[in-house]
Amino acid sequence: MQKYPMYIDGRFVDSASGQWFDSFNPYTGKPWAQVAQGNAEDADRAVKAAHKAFTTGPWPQLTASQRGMLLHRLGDLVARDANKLGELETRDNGKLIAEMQGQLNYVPQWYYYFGGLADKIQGSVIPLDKKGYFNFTRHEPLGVVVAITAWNSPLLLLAWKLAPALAAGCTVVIKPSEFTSVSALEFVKLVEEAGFPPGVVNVVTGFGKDVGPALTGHPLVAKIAFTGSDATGRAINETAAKSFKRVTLELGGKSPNIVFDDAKIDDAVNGAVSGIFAATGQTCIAGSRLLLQESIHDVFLEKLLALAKTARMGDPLSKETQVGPITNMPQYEKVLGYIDIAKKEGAQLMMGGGPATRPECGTGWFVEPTVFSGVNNKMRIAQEEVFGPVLSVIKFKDEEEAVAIANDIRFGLGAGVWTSDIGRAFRMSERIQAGTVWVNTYRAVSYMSPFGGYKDSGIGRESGIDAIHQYLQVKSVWINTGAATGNPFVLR
Ligand code: TXE
Repeated sequence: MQKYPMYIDGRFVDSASGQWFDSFNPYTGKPWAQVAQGNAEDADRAVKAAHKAFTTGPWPQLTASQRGMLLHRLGDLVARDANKLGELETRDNGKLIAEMQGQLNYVPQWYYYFGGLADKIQGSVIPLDKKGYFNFTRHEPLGVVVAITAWNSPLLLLAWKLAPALAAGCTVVIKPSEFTSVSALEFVKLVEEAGFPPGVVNVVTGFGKDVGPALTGHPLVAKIAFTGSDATGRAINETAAKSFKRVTLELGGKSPNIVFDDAKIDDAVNGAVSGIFAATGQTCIAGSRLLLQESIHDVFLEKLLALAKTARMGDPLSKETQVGPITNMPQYEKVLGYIDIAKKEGAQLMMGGGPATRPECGTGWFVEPTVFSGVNNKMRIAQEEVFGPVLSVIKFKDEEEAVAIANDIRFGLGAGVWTSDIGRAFRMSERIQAGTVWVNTYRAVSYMSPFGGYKDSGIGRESGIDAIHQYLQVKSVWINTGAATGNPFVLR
């Protein structure tokens, strides 16, 4: 089995403990690689390397345009190796090769976009209300950023953090998920090849409990950018608060996908199926609550079940496969646990409802695409994130009730609205409490468009121009051009 050491200060190194842990292929349920098992000592080494790179050496001497060129080069290298990186991710997280290679082909855009933005961040000259002073602002990098990512889209989620952080002039310690560390360790070779100085980008691998708090509580860390569960996000936010570290948190959701009776039904059926069964439901924006207007409920459900039942399960490396395995054993058990909860809560099982035992699923961690109807929005299956191929169907009467149900939840990441009425599309987009609302589409993202959550779905936004400001702080500079330095006891 190939061994993957971590990457600190421009060198691939073993962990301080010398220990390794297994990375599993979810399609076989067997280990396929070994990754260095870091601890607090490794976290400390990496943060100190990132801090040294931030304060001394070549990185702070580079102009913003030079940083932008490095990011461009990195984007080109990711584009060159997209197929290889996508395949590694599929081996590690079991998501479809078509999905992962599609993502990797798109990832370079984040490096190009933020590379282009690097030298367009300008302060301003303030036309002061006071004579004899010149006042201007500078946007300065925060410092060392810890980027903690989840297993569902490892290098995509990383690009959302790394590209703006580097464009801003920060340095970074990456902590990939323990379930999918390999692609970050391959990716960082491209960072080196692009010519980033040592220490600017570091990767510490290991279990969240071993290295997470050592990174997020480290006094030399200025900011934490995180994608993961709301429970871990809350813990990180508490730790960060103790030393006033900045945070960007993306914490998943329980997104409503709302279909009105004036929608183009076949499009909406495709949107509902892609909302929950694409990526085997392991996506923060999964449309896991399907809200159907009662007049179309039965016919819509019939069409949805007919389509979902054709989904081909199997080897995620095969281009034919449409639904792959669950990424890891704890998540597999969690998904099955929620299916049991839904059954006990009285939701009506329409299809699936357990492990997939089809021969093409082999020894992997597969769950049958599952649909529950008759779900009440108060049930746990409607309120809690499952992060798997489990759909809850909820009936509503009219627009008012759709809005009430959509918003009656502590999450607010995404929402879908399917309607042919343009006025309703605008009204719904205004009233739904979510960071993203899709109208007559679902699960679209772009490097240009801000992404993030309302309510418990997170803090801050990734992608889009403003994302770079989440890695900068503003300084106001006052120059005395002739004002008298008078009475020292009054405010000037
Ligand atoms: O998440 P964790 P897990 C949700 C989804 C899933 C659940 C659990 O509901 O079932 O989270 O998944 C690191 N300090 N999402 O266990 O624990 C950890 O090593 C610092 C939604 O994977 O949040 C990993 O790198 N870091 C989500 C990262 O946090 C810590 C995508 C995420 O792990 C840490 C994935 C600590 N104390 C799961 N503990 C989304 N928003 O899309 C762990 N980590």
